[in-house]
Amino acid sequence: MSSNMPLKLYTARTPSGFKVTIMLEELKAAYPEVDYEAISIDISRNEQKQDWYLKLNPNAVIPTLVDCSREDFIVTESSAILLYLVQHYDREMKFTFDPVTEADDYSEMLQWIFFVHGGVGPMEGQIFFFKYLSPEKIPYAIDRYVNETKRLYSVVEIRLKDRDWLAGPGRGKFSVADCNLWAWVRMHGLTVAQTLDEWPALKAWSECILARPAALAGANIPPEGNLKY
Ligand SMILES: N[C@@H](CCC(=O)N[C@@H](CS)C(=O)NCC(=O)O)C(=O)O
Repeated sequence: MSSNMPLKLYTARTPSGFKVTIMLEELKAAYPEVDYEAISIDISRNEQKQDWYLKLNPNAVIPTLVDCSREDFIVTESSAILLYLVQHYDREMKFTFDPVTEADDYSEMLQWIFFVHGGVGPMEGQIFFFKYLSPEKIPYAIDRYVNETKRLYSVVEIRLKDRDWLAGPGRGKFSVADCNLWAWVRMHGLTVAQTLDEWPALKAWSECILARPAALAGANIPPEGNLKY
């Protein structure tokens, strides 16, 4: 990848990073004009806490997007990055909905994005800390975050019972809301359960995304990093 790409994504091999690379790969596959550079941040060495990075993202987390075609506009918070990308780069609204003419679908898409950003992400994210990184094993913490994540998966299960995708009319349309959730659900083997058998509709949904070459490619960018997710 060359360094004159209009979109620069500072990222790492974590669900918050993958959700954006999944969307970027989907956009790249849909639109020949879309391309980006993924810049790997080594969070195991606290690169995200260095002064140069804090100027981009004072919260010291990945991902951060810099849009060089829009005066180096900076976007932080993974879900806000997803919404920015579809606002500016999904000209045919393949992965989003028109907030005016499809107001209800757009609202439902936002609702599922917030559900993940405020729920699944923080809960499932904590499991990594308490299962793998905590110097002491605290069963209460592990149980709490695993059970809460499972409960949230069950909420999605209800949503997907009679539809293919989280938002959109009829059986729905694959959208940025699905990318946002899938980045977390595909980690289930490390977090909540070896298989998704407990949630058959969620499992079928996940398998449909796995079959999308662009999504699959995005879930492996950057290809190398200290975190082997
Ligand atoms: N709400 C933020 C969360 C981002 C986040 O927590 N990123 C983690 C990796 S998944 C990180 O960079 N952690 C570095 C650290 O905790 O020092 C978002 O969605 O962008």
